[in-house]
Amino acid sequence: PLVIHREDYRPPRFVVDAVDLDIQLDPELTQVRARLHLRRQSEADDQPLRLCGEGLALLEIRQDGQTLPKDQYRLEEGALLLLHPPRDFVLETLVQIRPIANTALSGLYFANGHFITQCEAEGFRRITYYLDRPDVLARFGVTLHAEQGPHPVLLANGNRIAAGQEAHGRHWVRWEDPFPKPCYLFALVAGDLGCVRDHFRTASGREVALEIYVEAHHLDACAQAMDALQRAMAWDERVYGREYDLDRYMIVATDTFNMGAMENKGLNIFNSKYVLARPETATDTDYQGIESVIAHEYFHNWTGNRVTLRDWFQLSLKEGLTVFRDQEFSADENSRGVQRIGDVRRLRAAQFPEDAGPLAHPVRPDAYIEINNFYTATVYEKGAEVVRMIHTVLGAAAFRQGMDLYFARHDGQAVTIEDFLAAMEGATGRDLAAFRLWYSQAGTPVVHAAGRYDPAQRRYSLTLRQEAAPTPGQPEKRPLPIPVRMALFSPAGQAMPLRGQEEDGAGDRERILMLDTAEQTWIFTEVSEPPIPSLLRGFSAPVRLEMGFGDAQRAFLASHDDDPFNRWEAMQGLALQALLAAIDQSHGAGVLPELLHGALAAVLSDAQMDPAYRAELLTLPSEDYVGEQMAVIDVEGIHCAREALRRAMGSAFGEQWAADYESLAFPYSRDGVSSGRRRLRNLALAYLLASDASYLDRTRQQYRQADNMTDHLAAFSLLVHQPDADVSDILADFYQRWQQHPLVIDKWFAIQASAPRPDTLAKAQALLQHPAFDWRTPNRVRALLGSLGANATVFHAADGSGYAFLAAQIRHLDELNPQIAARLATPLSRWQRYDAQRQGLMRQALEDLAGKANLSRDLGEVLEKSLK
Ligand code: HT7
Ligand code: ZN
Repeated sequence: PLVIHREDYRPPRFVVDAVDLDIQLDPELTQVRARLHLRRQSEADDQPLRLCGEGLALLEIRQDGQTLPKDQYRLEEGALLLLHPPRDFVLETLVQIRPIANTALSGLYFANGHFITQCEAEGFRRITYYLDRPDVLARFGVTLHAEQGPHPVLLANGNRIAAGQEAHGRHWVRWEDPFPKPCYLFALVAGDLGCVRDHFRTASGREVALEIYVEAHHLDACAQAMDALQRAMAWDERVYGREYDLDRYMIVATDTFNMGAMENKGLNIFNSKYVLARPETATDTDYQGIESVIAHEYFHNWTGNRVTLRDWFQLSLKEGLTVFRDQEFSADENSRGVQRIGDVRRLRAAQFPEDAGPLAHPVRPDAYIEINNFYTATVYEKGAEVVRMIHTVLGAAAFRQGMDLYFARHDGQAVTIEDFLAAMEGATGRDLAAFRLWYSQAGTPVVHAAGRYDPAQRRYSLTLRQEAAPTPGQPEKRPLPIPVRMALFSPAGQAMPLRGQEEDGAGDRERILMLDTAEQTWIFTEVSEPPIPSLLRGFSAPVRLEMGFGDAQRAFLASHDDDPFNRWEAMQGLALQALLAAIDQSHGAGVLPELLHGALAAVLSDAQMDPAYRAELLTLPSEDYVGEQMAVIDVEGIHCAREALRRAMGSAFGEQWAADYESLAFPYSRDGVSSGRRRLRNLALAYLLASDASYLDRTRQQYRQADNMTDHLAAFSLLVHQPDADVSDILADFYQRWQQHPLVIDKWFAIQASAPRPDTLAKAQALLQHPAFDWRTPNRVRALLGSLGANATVFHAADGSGYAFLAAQIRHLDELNPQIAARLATPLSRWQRYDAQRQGLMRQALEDLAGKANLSRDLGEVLEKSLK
């Protein structure tokens, strides 16, 4: 397969000044007429022009109005070659495509009666012949024609210029986008959609029409999306001085979409999961997801669209930066501490394992076979952490100056990560040379900390040492610049003033140490008592920190640290140690270690604490996170130990959990305090049920009586995940109640597939035949197969049945939707982390898949790297 290298980047030899599309939409046969104004960049160049095109049937081709003779062009695999193109000309092509047969959901597809496009990364070439690369920016005009009855709404980017009727019950609409853009931001939608309208007045006083298009029966489910959009628009003005630039901002929701959403200029297309919400059908987590994805896509208008990418290796330039912006938005709108904990939890769950496995790659990759495989946790979440570190070291005000310069320099351009860093440096005078390594070096550094107190000198010395394991293609690792935000606590629990050789910030109670060599020592003076260090506060760098701590220090920080993240981290550390000790000694964690008991008791009795934060402190580390800390992941040992610890926590604090459960029952309201209460209350119920089977009745009661999906689903999930209860009545009831709501039925599939029960695999097999299962709907496929791949005890069954099952489904799915097939294969790629028997079985499953005929590029790349 063809490998694309970052180093091979060359500027485009032709530019497209303008594109005019005329599209006759028809599910079976759509015709796309494209007029491209092409201009050669160099006089000296006389090479052929290569336009990308995939799956297109070419019907006509004209150059400056004349049919092009056959000897003037050539069709190749994936391309149209113009052999002798003039310097400046108009190319007109007419192609035919079949949207109804497009199951890959890239390009133009027809699903549930709607035409939808997805052009990022390389879908536009499945619509027409084009220079499909992000550094070719053109002005787009498009006329859409369709049958009016089924497709009364015709949308594309920019401004709606004109519309009219045609023969045979058809109509047309003309759209023009004044902003030059790369074709990956092109979009069209046609269908029978209702619209929720509102507006936003920008800081400079312009009225922007806000329109959310959904199927008519969902018009009552758009309030959260609209509200989040208005808040995001105001936030980007307030925090970054960025205004929206068109007169209209449109969002369309579809049930059939490969990812979360897409930031097409002025016409965002969303997975309906991130638009539709009513209290009866959406959980608090769903509401939160909508807020952050709506904001994320909106923020792309500046970070991604107005300033776009030179090439796909720069993907994190828009994605890492935009994730950072959406995380900060959510932190400002909600609880900053809880937001940070959630962000780090996600980073550790997805990115750390990726960075430690065969698919590890730098935030700015050096090579790819299929770019769709690089929409990863590394590019998104680690990329956001790198931006966050830059924000940390520069400070908010200087970071803003850097952003202002970045926009001023590069508005309307296609640029690189290097341009972003240069703007940050240019605006602040700071040298970020060392930070560039974070973009080019893969792998998660481990930072070892060792402290020593000298009572005679009243000095405390802190030594930090960093190391990183090799990753594919990068055997040697260099030291990275790691900002370590820190404080020292006195034994009485006070943050001490920090004095040392570096007098910068002397006397402050918090400081950022910059570890930028393999090992460094800092001396703190006038330290009157042996301190307890709080390091990496707020998770100031994406590293693993080894503190060399005992439980006493963890317990101390769990009760005294005033950094919300580090207090949570200390609690997690206590619970983690209890779990690892239990696994090590092959006993269930049936007894609560004293220090953990004390720390939990303190949190449980602190009625003043924000309930959402309290819930975070009382939640055990996930099974996956525990596994990440082990040399060889002991799937059953982890599950047993964690279940035993949950039981022990349930019975040790039965009264407090019961009191919380009763006292936190409030009428439903959508605000953050209420959702925090629901979270804590449902956690209490989970602990009660873990330790006392008599709570089954109470759980069933909650399932029946809940007036909102958060409580209803929490109870449903607890019941379905009971190891040996017969819950067939509940499963049938849930399906019966919610069968008209696809997003809720996704939850029905997902919860069954994630049950840690011996019958889950058989259940999943049966669910493949369920009438509601649909191979063409990625949400449904992820709900069943993604959940199964993440269900450790079932997927990693010792006999390999989980591996064989998933591999068989991936094989089938690869024929329909390679992007999703490749993603589903990632759990198999982690084979090195398991015992020899499982390793063999996982490799076998990968090898079987690799032998498949017509393997897609997407899946082929994942398999090849996994088996290396
Ligand atoms: N920028 C968007 C990426 C995206 C995508 C990529 C490949 C295939 C399908 C896709 N749908 C959306 C999403 C984002 O805002 O990050
Ligand atoms: Zn994005």
